[in-house]
Amino acid sequence: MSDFVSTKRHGNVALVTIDNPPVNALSFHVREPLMQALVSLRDEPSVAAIVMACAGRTFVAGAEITEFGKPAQQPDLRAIVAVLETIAKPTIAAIHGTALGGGLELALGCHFRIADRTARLGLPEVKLGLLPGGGGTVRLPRLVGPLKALSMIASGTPIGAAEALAAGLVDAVFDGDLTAQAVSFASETAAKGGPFTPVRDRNDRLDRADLPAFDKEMAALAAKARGLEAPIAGAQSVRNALMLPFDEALAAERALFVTLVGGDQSRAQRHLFFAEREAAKIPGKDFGKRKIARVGVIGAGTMGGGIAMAFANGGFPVTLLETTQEALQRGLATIDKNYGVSVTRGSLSEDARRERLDLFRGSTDYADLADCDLIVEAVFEEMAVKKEVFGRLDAVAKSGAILATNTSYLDVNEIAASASRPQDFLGMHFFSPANVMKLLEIVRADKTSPDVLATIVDLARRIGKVPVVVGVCHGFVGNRMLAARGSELETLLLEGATPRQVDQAFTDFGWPMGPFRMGDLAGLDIGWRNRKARRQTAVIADALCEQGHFGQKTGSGFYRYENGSRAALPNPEVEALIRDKAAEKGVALRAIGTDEVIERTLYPMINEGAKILEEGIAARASDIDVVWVNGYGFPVGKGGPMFWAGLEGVDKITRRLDHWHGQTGKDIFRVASRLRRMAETGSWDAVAS
Ligand code: T1G
Repeated sequence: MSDFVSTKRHGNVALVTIDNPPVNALSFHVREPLMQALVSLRDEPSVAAIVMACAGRTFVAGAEITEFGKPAQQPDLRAIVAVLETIAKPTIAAIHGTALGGGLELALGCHFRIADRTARLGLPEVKLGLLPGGGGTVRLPRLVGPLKALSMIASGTPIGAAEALAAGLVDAVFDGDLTAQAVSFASETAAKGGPFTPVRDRNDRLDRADLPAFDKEMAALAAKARGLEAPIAGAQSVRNALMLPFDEALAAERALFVTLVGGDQSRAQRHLFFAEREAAKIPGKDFGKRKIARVGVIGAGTMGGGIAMAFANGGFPVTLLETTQEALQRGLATIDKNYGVSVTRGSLSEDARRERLDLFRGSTDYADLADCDLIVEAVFEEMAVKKEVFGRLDAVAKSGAILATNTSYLDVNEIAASASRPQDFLGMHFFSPANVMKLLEIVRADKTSPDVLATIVDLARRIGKVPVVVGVCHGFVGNRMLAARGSELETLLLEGATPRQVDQAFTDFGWPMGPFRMGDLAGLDIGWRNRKARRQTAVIADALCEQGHFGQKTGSGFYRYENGSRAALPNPEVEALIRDKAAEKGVALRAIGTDEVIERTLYPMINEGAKILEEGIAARASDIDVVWVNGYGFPVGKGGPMFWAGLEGVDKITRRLDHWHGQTGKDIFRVASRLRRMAETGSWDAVAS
């Protein structure tokens, strides 16, 4: 046998164990010995049943993603499953941790699947821009029906063991020693005698009466796919399972898989899979982590309340501090309401709501923060207010407590200086709503100690956030690049584009919404207040706000909204305002196409990303991609701005930036040296020659 696959006999039951840490991915060095083991046990008369299990923390979590795009090595997963289905004696997959992708497909090759009560089972390939390529789209519907299979494959979200049992995906759920229970399940099953039907031959759940409902779901899926190919391919393949003979549907699945795995979208999403994990790694020596048992949050407003919920959702007791009882009760009431909405939607049980609310302790007394290991400030975005808060906090917080500011723009080093423990200080920039948005920009201040940084990066993952470590600068990574992306928006309007044309260019690109629609939704008055505070202007948006047009909430902004509806209608008043402002400034009208919109918004954003890398504000180009995909809705199928630059062509981007710099003289178009180097070397990380 091999280091990765071992076989042990328990009487007439053979236990095959896969051991390929950390997640038992089905790498070639696993597949080969696994195939040999199965063939020899199939043909070994003294073996009455075969159990397949995994060592370590999880069952097989999928194919080896790093092998995609490389020449395939045989046997592949399909060949192993095909051999499994030639085995007449009962085969049982014993699932603990996660059975994902190729791992679940391997289990679908067995006659029976049993699971630990905490196990999760799913086909998440769509999150990698793929569809299951090992027969999952053809075998899963045979067990759970086409509609359930469609929802599992289109969402990619794993289901729990209890749900899998109810759906017919697993045959039994156990607590305790799963391997022992699997062996006795196997020997009892063998004793009962066959025949044992492979999943491929089970057609009773394939009911064509489901077709109308299925096609309706498929149409809804297509409507919200926003250009992503994988969800559609997955749905089509499940439909094939319903309509075609098994082997034809399997071949069709393969063809779809081969197309997707070679495509840019899957390359982009596989890039993001590893980029998210890379972002959580802090280069250099491990300085250990501090213990976090209780968290304090100062400010129970929208951000503070969301942050407090994020920690409670992660199981942490939270002390929520406000200046007055009235403000505190208002904040706690909002939190209660938000949990209530989740219960109503069915995404949270009543018990879980109760458990989470029990984790909150409200207070108006700073002294009640003395037992907190981490205290996050989320008060009004004004330097004097922040300094006053940390001055008071410094007096009560225990030694070794970590102090964090949720500022999105202010100088984190300056705030850190308002307390006597800069080594225990950093920024934690959450995104609104903080209990929902996954991104967390962790701002390393000049004196932040390495163990504080490591503690907060680890904590972020434990509360389900995607952490990215960034340096101190105005707007950190996300907002700084957002400003560069937005700097030409008004000029584009003055020169002839309409808000709808610009937004259409963005939604065609794959964004959920364009910048003008987003502005109207968030409220134009927020940007207006920020601009006034920083003595900046935006000709059109300022004029709109001076007239009280703040967007959707006032029924008028860049678009019109009738009777409180969300439908964005053209706003002739705005178009007239834009024409007047253009005339005032002597700006000539001309036709502006989608390409130009993208060139003058996304190219400067990538250029700003290059400057951010030059300055070391971000450690990797892939970190920037993780920020934009998880915090700003950058289309996953394009991999993030820095990855997309490679798809778009960095030569073209530098050429067009030079063109616009020549035309306008604007600094946002002046090509950063790091971008030029990327154009020459093809790598963001290439060092200067
Ligand atoms: N291949 C290669 N490496 C993998 C991997 C995989 N499938 N899964 C995880 N890793 C690495 C990961 O990069 C990290 O490495 C380490 O393992 C720990 O992971 C034919 C086409 C299982 C829920 O999509 O969702 O099967 O950073 O940090 O938070 O149809 O990993 O330490 O160097 O994420 O505990 C389908 C992917 C593949 C599941 C565990 N499967 N994995 O989460 O640990 S496509 C997936 C996960 C497929 C077939 C198709 C999670 C996890 P490093 P981690 P975790």
